Amino acid sequence: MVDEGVSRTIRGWIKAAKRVAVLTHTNPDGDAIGSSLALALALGKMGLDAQVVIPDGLPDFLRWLPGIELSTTFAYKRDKAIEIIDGADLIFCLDFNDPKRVNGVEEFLQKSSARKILIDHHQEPLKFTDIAISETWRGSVGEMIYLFINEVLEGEVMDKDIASCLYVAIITDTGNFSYASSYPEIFHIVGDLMKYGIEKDSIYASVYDAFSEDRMRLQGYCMQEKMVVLPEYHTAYISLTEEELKKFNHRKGDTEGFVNIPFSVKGVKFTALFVEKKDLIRASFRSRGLFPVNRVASEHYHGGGHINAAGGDSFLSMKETLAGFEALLPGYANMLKDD
Ligand SMILES: [Mn+2]
Repeated sequence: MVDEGVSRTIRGWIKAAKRVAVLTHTNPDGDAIGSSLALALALGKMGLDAQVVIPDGLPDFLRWLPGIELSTTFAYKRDKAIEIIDGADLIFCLDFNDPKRVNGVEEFLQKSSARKILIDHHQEPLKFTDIAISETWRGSVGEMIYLFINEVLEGEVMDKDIASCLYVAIITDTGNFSYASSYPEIFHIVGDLMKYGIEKDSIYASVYDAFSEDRMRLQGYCMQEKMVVLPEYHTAYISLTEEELKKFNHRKGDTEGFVNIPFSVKGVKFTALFVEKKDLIRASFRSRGLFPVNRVASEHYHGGGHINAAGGDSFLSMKETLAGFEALLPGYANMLKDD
């Protein structure tokens, strides 16, 4: 993953370091947390004091991960998180390409004199670390940490706990191998992780069969009452008001993934989710294939993103927002037509 010269430099930095901070992005997902814990566990086995700093809320479905006690959340334990960053002589930045992605931690990251190493797979990383290992074609940072542990770190540190964290990172960033994983190496890596005795079926259940009853019923309500399918535009959308969310005892993260639900309807290639917040309506867009949802987001919703995943905001009422969304579809009809 890196040439021998860079490997040697990194090994030297690790040897010279006493305290290491592993930092990941805000609103962390399975790849962010799984990769960070795996790296911290590996460095810990090499005798380093390695801690993980998360900018904000750890999702419930990741709380069982091995090594979770090595993590500190800046939003809840600010002083301890700052102390970890300030006290580190080496900082790893995992799964983000822009220092803005760590919210309030950015200030402390920027002013730290520690050596910094980025390991990331997002497009167009900014330069804010001394060394950047960027492999944008990879489905997950989990794979990169696997290679980092095996090719850059010294000694046999891989074990069942580390392998379990990496497996979570890989399955969550590839939708359990349904996207971003069409190359042989990822399966070689997973094959090797299996050798450490990871319990793949129970990991799957811990990650995916972990919704609250309220969240599951909210999903059912969305599908039964709120999903609008517009076959002529290969488009479907779901909307939720604050009142509806309240009815289902909504907790942060409950609507995560709802924007993907309509893709299960045959023919749908453009989906939208509109969720009412205090003073605005947050819009999320997804597409399959070449339809550029980032254009929709930037042209109509003060937002942006990538070709297949983007978001923005609406400052109109829900009714006006949905009418506006339906009204803009004819303008994209050419791009949404049958292949
Ligand atoms: Mn990732």
